[in-house]
Amino acid sequence: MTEHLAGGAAAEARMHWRSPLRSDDAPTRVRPSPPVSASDVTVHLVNPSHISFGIGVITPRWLFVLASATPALYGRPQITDETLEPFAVDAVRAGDVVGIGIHTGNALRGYEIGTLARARGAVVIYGGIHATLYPDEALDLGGAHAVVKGDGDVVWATVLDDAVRGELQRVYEAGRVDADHFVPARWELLPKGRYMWGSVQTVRGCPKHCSFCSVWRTDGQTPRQRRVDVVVEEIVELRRRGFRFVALADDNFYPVTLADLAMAERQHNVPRLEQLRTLRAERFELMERLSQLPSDMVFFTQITMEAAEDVEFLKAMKRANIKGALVGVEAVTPEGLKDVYKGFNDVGEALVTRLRTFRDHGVGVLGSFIFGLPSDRPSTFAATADIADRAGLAFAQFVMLTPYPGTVDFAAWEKSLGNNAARIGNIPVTRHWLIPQEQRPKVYAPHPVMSPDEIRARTQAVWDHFYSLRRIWARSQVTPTIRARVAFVLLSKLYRQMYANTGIATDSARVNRANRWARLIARPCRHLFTARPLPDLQLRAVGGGAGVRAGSRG
Ligand code: B12
Ligand code: SF4
Repeated sequence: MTEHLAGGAAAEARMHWRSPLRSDDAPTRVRPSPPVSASDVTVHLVNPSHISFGIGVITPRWLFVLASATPALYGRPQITDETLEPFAVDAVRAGDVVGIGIHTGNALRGYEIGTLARARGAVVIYGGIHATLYPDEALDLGGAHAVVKGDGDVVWATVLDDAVRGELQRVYEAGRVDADHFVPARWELLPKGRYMWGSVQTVRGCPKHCSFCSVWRTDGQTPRQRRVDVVVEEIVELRRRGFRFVALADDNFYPVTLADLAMAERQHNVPRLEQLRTLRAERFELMERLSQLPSDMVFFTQITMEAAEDVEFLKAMKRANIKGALVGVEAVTPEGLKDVYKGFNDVGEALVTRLRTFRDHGVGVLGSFIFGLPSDRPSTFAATADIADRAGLAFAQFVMLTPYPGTVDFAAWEKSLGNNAARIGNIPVTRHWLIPQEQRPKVYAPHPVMSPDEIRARTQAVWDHFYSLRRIWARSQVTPTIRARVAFVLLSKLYRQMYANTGIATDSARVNRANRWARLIARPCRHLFTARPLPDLQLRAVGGGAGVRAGSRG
């Protein structure tokens, strides 16, 4: 469930758009440097960001997964998360490998790093969703010697081997790795005291097909669920290190709905029914195991609101300490839901009831709403604010419809502009991520009756309304202690400020102010999330070895 990502896949991936920025000396050749020995190579993994906060909210999982997929003969990979501090490119030596993971928002910064690293003689390799969608871009603009499309877990060792032998391919089609081949993260490489939340993926892919989301197109519609044991092992490892808040970095934690089961039954589709039942049973098994972990653990995930009809599931979530979930509400009108292909959601009072059901079962909801849908009208904003107030939400976000690459919306938007897209410098807005950050426009889907400014101002007003101190304080009543209440208020403010960067940026002064503020409160906030490390925490088999239980030896 990635409704937090209001936000085009295979079609774009094959498009091979040539950048107007491309220069004659832009690297297009595959062969990097002469063959070298693996033990002489340092592998650098870099998560690009144009802004560093010193403290990160959620661990960028890919860094620690790729580190784990790096064979031991290359030594310890050097990890840099630029949301903490900028990459020290001076540390890169000729022959080193620099792996850069990019999503659309940080692609340009990634290209800067790749170009600098290549100039130092490094072998530069890109991966991540944006490189998967636009491999030629990284090759043309980012100094890439090679690009990995899809999951890096399995292919990374081959890529490194090809790199040291000087036989890199330009593009590796890594595809979608089977869940049993997902590589667990190497959490021992985490820098100490820098993150608030760990992140563990339990399932990849989502059966839905929302128009603003690329997940179902890139990660697929068949859920790939990881084995319960490996998930729990990672979580225990994180708790040993003092993390008690863990984001279950899943697209949709509830991949099998009661409606799916009923449909398969009606169709007498026995194999499908069995497959669905197995997936569902594994979810329950996972939640059962989570419930056996130390009771101070808190999990957060992303889920469709269909789970509200599945009381058994909600109860299991509660027992598992899954205390919060992002729910993609998107729209409060039937027309709005139709706009985003999300007919499985509710509207009106039924929506309020569904959302309250989560809270009534102990699962706090971060409601995610999208503004700027074609059917939205000025009155939609107040109607949304009203529903958000009444639905018992713990948090909410209000994002403006943004056409993200790999989505249905992006494909339609790009097609509608044809060759007439406005340009900034020489860059069409359909490639807005290549526009330097200071000049980069916020790109929103065109709207039939409201201007972007009007939508922005109205969206801003809804944020201000929802996050007024009075309303935050009222919402904080759900927490059990004064300390928790203070944490709730701080977190609400931090969340609201951090979002000034992505969802609702209005002007750079506001963004700078928000960044300063977020930096200031990030450190005290971190202490609210971490706990005393439990280095001796053990996995213990229960029930004849079928289960795994965590307990402290001390
Ligand atoms: C958890 C999550 C978050 C969390 C945590 C982010 C974090 N710190 O890690 C939060 C909630 C904070 C978040 C925020 C946002 N997210 Co988010 N998020 C996800 C989610 C659900 C899982 C990411 C994850 O951890 N996956 C597990 C890791 C192991 O997988 P991976 O990152 O894909 O890496 C694999 C491959 O891509 C590849 N790979 C990756 N990098 C590299 C590098 C090299 C060298 C190689 C070889 C391979 C490789 O190998 C890895 C292992 O297989 C994804 C959806 C998804 N399925 O990926 C969206 C997703 C990445 N998010 C997305 C977006 C849009 C956002 C936001 C912009 C939303 C917003 N409006 O603010 C922000 C941006 C935040 C930021 N600045 O990074 C989009 C990105 C779309 C795009 N085209 O860029 C995604 C794809 C969801 C979607 N389609 O809508 N997100
Ligand atoms: S396709 Fe799945 S992951 Fe993407 S927004 Fe829809 S429900 Fe969420």
